[in-house]
Amino acid sequence: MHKSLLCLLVMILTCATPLALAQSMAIASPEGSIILTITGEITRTNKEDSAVFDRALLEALEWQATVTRTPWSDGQDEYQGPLGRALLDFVGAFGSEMTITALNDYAVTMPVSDFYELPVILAMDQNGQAMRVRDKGPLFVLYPFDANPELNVERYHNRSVWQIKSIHVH
Ligand SMILES: Nc1nc2c(c(=O)[nH]1)N[C@H]1C(S)=C(S)[C@@H](COP(=O)(O)O)O[C@H]1N2
Ligand SMILES: [Mo]
Repeated sequence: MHKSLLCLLVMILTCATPLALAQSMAIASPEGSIILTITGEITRTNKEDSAVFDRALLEALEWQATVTRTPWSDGQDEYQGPLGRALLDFVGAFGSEMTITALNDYAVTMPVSDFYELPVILAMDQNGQAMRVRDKGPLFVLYPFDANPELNVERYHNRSVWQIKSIHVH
């Protein structure tokens, strides 16, 4: 190989690789209004020490549909939203607990393992419509109650936070 070409190759490998890695680590900045803020023990951020999300950033995560009844609604509904585990993976969460806080400052601390061991979603749509604050939106921690009736108990009802505004991992 020509010497200058080899030199160029070495330059590309030593400079471009760390740059590409750093870029793959960064989360894009939200363009729309921020509906979720994640703080604490996370490795990927986009605003100082936190990760902030608009609807579009949340739409880019892996979503799941859950058809279930809940203690707070009549009949079965189809909810869709990002999997809790996809969200935690995306921000590089490494804590063992998280405190989820709602717009009314209702807050609950739960193990992050709930999101890894159960297909919990952060429901954003109900029956194809974006959930408004008056419908428990913009984000609602939803356990698959109908598929797993053992979840239909007070412990998981307490963790079913609606109108979520932030998650602190610790
Ligand atoms: N945003 C928000 N989510 C919440 C709550 C709340 O007060 N605010 N209460 C929690 C508790 S303690 C329970 S048992 C369930 C059901 O509350 P409810 O039946 O009193 O409405 O919702 C949970 N999610
Ligand atoms: Mo409760």
